[in-house]
Amino acid sequence: MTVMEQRGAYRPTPPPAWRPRTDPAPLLPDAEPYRVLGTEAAAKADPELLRRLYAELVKGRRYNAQATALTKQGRLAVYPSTTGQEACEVAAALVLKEQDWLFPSYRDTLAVVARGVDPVEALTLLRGDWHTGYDPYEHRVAPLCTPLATQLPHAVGLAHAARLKGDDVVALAMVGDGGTSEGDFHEALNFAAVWQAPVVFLVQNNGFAISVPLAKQTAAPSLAHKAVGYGMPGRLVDGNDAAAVHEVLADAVRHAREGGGPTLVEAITYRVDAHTNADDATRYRGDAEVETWRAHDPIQLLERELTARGMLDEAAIEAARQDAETLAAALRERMNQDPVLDPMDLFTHVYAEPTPHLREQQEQLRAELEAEAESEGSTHR
Ligand SMILES: Cc1ncc(C[n+]2csc(CCOP(=O)(O)OP(=O)(O)O)c2C)c(N)n1
Repeated sequence: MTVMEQRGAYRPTPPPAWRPRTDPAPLLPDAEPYRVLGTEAAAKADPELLRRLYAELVKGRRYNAQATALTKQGRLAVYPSTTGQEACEVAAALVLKEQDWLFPSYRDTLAVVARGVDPVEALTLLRGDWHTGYDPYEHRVAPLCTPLATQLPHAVGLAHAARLKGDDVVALAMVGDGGTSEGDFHEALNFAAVWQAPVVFLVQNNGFAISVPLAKQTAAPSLAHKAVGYGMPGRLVDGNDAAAVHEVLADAVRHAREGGGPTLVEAITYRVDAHTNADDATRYRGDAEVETWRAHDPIQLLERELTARGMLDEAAIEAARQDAETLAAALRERMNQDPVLDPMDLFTHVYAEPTPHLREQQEQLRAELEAEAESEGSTHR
């Protein structure tokens, strides 16, 4: 008799049947981007909201054109335009309650302005002035973030902290398609889902990360599908349909507010202008593609819907345009005034307690400025 025979036949205990911890099916995005305009869903949309969205889109487009013009006049260092993406920008701002927080990227000036930030202060970073330019606490808008996707973990941290404190706060964080390749995107989504933080991620898939098209950025079925891997719902929406973006984001914000955790929303849109005024988009894409998207313009889509339903007439369209012109004229006038800056401000707000190294630099600059003022004084005498 062998040892095995003496001990009895070896019968391994089968492992417990494996099943996913969360059913992935409800998390999956729809196959097609959600649309409202031109569909039966439009009849259910609130007319007041649609008119408000329209007015904001028209203003937003004009703001983009004016800011781009200011770069050509040397009044603004750089401007990443959101022409063609206004529906996402405006909807993101309008879905939030006063106590909520918006976390924008460098491209999201329109969302920041639509949330209530002063149109000139919103351009401070892009003007090359110091610090954020606006008080983030006044309208609960975090600084425009240039390092890609770094605003996302900030949003999760703020949302999670608010939840721990029992505050009714939702954070909405905006990011581009290119930003989804950053580690910060992964870390933010993972933490948000594990903690069930009240945060909504809005990816504006505008087709390009500067010259890199989406096909070179990811092999995922869609960016919204990435949500499933983290355990949160992914939603796909037509980013040029302002009513649809507003509805999807409003659902996600409500879900987060009610304790349902985060959502990843991918809005399919298109960057009609170049990456910034410093970019030449003709080097990596053709006119035909741009024209296809111009035919799916967010303002035109909404205008057609509203006029067809008798909710917008020529006078209302003209009034919206006039408002936009007034905004642009004020922007021009204020941006043409030279800002009064104190170079010593460079050191303010960097640390609550300045480091010895910074203090040394501060003293050095103070001495240089005093010496300069003295020599100017003596030449003028
Ligand atoms: C961490 C980091 N890496 C690289 C850059 C340089 N950069 C600035 S914009 C940009 C493209 C981003 O594309 P996307 O996220 O799709 O946003 P979009 O500009 O299209 O809104 C890159 C690579 C940066 N700002 N931050």
